[in-house]
Amino acid sequence: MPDRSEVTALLAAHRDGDEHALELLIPLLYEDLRRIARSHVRGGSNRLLDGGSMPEGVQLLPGDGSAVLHRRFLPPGSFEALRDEVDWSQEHVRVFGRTHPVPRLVAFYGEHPYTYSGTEHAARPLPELLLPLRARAEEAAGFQFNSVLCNLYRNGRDSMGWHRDNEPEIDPRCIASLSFGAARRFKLRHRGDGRVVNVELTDGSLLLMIDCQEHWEHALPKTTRPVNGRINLTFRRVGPANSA
Ligand SMILES: O=C(O)CCC(=O)C(=O)O
Repeated sequence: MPDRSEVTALLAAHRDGDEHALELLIPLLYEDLRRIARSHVRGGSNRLLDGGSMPEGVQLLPGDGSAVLHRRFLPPGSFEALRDEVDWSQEHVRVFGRTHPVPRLVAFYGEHPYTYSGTEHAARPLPELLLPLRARAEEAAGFQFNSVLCNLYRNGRDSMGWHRDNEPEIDPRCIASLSFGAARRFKLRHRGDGRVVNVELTDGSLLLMIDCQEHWEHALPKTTRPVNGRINLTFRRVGPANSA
């Protein structure tokens, strides 16, 4: 069942003229209708159709790769534990000769070093708390991850600009993104025709990005809505073996 208060809030936002509200509402209702339809067809079980024990996710992309959303993949409520356990740091980027703090806190853990946004991140083991989360993501993806990039968005001013996860050391076949805490809007944009897909990433949701980095970029925009903190963990397979 979609969260009733989320549906009501989106309907109200639509009535108030928020042009993105319908785009967020439709996949939410569609996911639910699909689940009901499938359970009728299969007498209450959707395992066979789904090819496994995972409830089926919603495909967000019209083509050129997949982005599959599993809402309520994990029970809500892990935000505080992750915020306290992860070793967050404030990183900086240099743009046109000036240094700026990146608008979020980050941490990287993994088997191999990983360079992104011009900063090299040393290899270090995943903290205990993240191991069961990785195992759940691997089970859902049918893919193994050896690293995780953690992002902490402290409020609506924290964000992530348009980019692709396409550094040469990343295996582009699958990236698993888990969200905790406040719901935030996530956007995917096709690099060829500019189509944009909007989705709300809620506490405990899993987004699997599968073979879509070549054609789709993604972003987590700032919001003026008052929002609490959000943590995102993107599990990746990173390593020299993936270099072209
Ligand atoms: O916070 C998010 O959902 C997006 C994170 C992201 O784009 C990334 O880590 O590359």
